[in-house]
Amino acid sequence: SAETSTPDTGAIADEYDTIVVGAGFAGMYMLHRVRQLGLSTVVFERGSDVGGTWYWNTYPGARCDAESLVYNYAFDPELRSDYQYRWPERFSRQPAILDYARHVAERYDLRRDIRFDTAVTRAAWDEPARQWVVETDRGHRVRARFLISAVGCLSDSQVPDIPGLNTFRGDWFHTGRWPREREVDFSGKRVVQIGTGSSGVQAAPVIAQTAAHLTVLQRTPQFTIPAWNVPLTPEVVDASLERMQQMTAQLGDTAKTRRLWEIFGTKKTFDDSPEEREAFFEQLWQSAAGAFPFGYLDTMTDPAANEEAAEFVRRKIRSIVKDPETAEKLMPRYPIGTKRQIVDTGYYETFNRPNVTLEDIRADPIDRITPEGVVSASGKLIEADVIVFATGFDAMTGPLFGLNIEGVEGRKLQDAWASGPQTYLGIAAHGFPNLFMLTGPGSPSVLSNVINSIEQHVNWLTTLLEHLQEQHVDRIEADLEAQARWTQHCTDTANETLWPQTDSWYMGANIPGKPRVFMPYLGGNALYQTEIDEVAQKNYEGFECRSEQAGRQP
Ligand code: NA7
Repeated sequence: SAETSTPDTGAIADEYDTIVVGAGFAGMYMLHRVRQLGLSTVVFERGSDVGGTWYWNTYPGARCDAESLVYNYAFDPELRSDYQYRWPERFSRQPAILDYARHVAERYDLRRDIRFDTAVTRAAWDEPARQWVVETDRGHRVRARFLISAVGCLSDSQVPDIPGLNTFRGDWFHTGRWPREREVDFSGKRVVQIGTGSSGVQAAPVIAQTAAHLTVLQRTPQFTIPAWNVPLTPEVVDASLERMQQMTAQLGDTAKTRRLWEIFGTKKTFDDSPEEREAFFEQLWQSAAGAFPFGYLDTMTDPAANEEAAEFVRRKIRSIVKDPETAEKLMPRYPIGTKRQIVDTGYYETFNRPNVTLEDIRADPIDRITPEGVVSASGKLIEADVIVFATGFDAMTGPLFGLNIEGVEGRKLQDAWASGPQTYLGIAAHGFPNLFMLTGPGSPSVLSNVINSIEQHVNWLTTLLEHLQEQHVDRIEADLEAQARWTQHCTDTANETLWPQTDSWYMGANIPGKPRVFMPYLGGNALYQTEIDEVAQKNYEGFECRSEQAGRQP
């Protein structure tokens, strides 16, 4: 659909009840809910329209790796049912998801409270006033009782610091900041792509279709599973909805007490004979896009079990990729599932094309960029007309630090989290009163269908805000001790699994100097819901509330 013109940025008051940062799926739904509470609210969004991730990530091949029929809001059953026959594909492409975000913005009249092209540059807690003072790159200075971050987990694009990039005479782009004003044409071009995460695995097969030559620079090979993407005809929609209902019914309440990696499996790897195992893996490969590492109960906890699953995928790579040397380079040698599981459309097959080359930059790292292209440590020049950085994001903490948040006594969030993020329930932090982080570190968001996670946080937070209104609370802060307990709980849960053993963005390992801490919570959404509900039932145990009646602190 046509890009809407930049909406009117509208007036901005000096003071609000709530400031929300970001108008992606989290910020949009948060706005919808705080309005229902009658709280005056403004949303600041650095992009020119709603959509967040789906606004910025317009790179070739960009699509969601969760199924469209569930990767959408559930809060309004009419919205969901009105839209279900409009999704074009099982895993829809970025433009279709952005269209949906725009539809939601229209349907709930959200844009009038969103100020676009406006980035928050600083947020400082004013203790005497019990307010946040928020500054923007447009020179606004606005106060609010509550500050809600909806900045997303994967929104701080990282271009590695490679000497000479500024001398490159061709074009270069990061997948997460792809040009919107023009179509990037690869035809006749020599393209070098750096990075083979979800974005790179989606981009390479599409770029290869038109580029004269594509060279993929791979630092770490990835396990990827075929998406088996299909167009969504009404028949496919009905069949899919039925399949999903059956699965939900089968799971019943069990998910509420199981951790993420225990939800789907019913047996352990070595309960099956080698033949049964092969057949089961084949069934997962053929049907269960994205669920591959969760087929057996112990894949993510027992190294020997994990190796069985990993070997199955390595055999697939060998069978798909014709050149044995290239196939060997594509072979991941760490536990499957411990980096974010990728689903793909024709990724391994892409390396059978005559115009595609794979370079192992672990063996021969990038040394510098020259006007002609990329030069490796061994002195090899890979000539390029275009360089595509599919190099990922400073995940989870990067977007929050970008807000320059200063809490009690001016303490910066960066300093409070110098050795890794510390949160209570992934939504609040000690020393930062009246600040809430949607899908923050310590929440299960990045290991779930993130829209489910968003709704879970927004719903829970709306009930909390309502409670604070009723109780005339104007200052709420997570207890240090409750925060320490939650952070330990997240670490202990991760340490039961193989996840922390692998370098990944979950671990902060993709960013030089970032503390090595497993940032998300591996409990999974259902167990997490049980846990946060319990906190609410216990009158928000672990939070300290101060009310207006009690008078202000001197
Ligand atoms: P990812 O998954 O972080 O992938 C980034 C890729 O870029 C990955 O292959 C990295 O290798 C590689 N990379 C990162 N920095 C460098 C440098 N300096 N040199 C060479 N290669 C580098 O980001 P994506 O955008 O693909 O996906 C992010 C999430 O979005 C994804 O997980 C889904 O949740 C959606 P590495 O593995 O670090 O060795």
